[in-house]
Amino acid sequence: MAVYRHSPCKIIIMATTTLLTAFAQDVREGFTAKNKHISSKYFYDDAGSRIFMQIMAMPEYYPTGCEFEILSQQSANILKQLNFKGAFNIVEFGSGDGMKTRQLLKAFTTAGAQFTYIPIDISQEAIDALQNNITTFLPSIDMQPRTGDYFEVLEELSASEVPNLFLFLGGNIGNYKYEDALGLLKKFNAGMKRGDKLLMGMDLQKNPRVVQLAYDDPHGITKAFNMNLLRRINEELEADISLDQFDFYSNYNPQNGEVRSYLVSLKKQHFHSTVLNQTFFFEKDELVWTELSKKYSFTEIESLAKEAGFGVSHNFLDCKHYFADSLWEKV
Ligand code: AVI
Repeated sequence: MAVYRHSPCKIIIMATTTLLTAFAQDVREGFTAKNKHISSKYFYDDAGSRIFMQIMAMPEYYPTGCEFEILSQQSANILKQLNFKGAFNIVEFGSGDGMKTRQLLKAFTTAGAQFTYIPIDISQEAIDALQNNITTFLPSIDMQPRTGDYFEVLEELSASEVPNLFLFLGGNIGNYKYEDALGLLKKFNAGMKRGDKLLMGMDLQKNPRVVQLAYDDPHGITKAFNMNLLRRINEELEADISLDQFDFYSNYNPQNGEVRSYLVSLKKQHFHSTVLNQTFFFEKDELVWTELSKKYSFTEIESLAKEAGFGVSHNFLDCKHYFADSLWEKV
């Protein structure tokens, strides 16, 4: 049995059976499909997460500032709308660096709410950074971070007596295709008790030029975010992609509210991956679909909530009405 080390942390064992990472399998499937595609979840390795921080700091990328405004200015109102009597849990899925959540936690603390904050993330590094951030600014908070799978933690929490507020912020739901978004929300719903609430960041439909500029920025940062996928393939799958032979294209369709982003092959070309032991072929101008970023209408928010077993209690909006933190109740 031969053992190949292709990155510091991942080992592929070549034997009668070959173990491949999910990334390797998805590249194999997506880059041989008739319409090539790869999931945007693979944007977020360490380098990609750093680029995403740069995106969030761009003036063109409005969602971060809008959600920050909502949570800094309307959290007291959000607390009122929850209408929880006594202590409750705040459970956050995919908590990030906590900058925005901090605003909500601060307002809840100031209002005298009694809660335990339970952030869940698959990355221990992310949880450590968040814990540092929160305990520095809000040292009195009862924080019980968890590393691991959302749904395992959900199962534990559904047994608890106190009501739960679940947070799924940042507009991440928009990165799921409709069926996947519905599937995820139904799974959240199944792990919730009647009366538990979900506060979800949802980007809204608006003037198409505003959306287009946020995803096709003049600084080339969103392009770098997408190109990072190719760099990852080169590094982790030992491939020989010439990055300068690919471009980035992003397009907002205001009729269905979808931003779709792509990598574009600038010539007829191929690359080889040693890890996959496979060559991948591209025509000139062939696309690889990398990301969906859905913008919602209020009607779509209502019907998505209903189909997933929730009722919409309230939509909290920023002053430009670009973004919503939508409060849903399990019915
Ligand atoms: C993480 N997610 C909500 C971002 C979005 O707006 O879809 C990811 C992103 N892609 C390009 N810019 C930002």
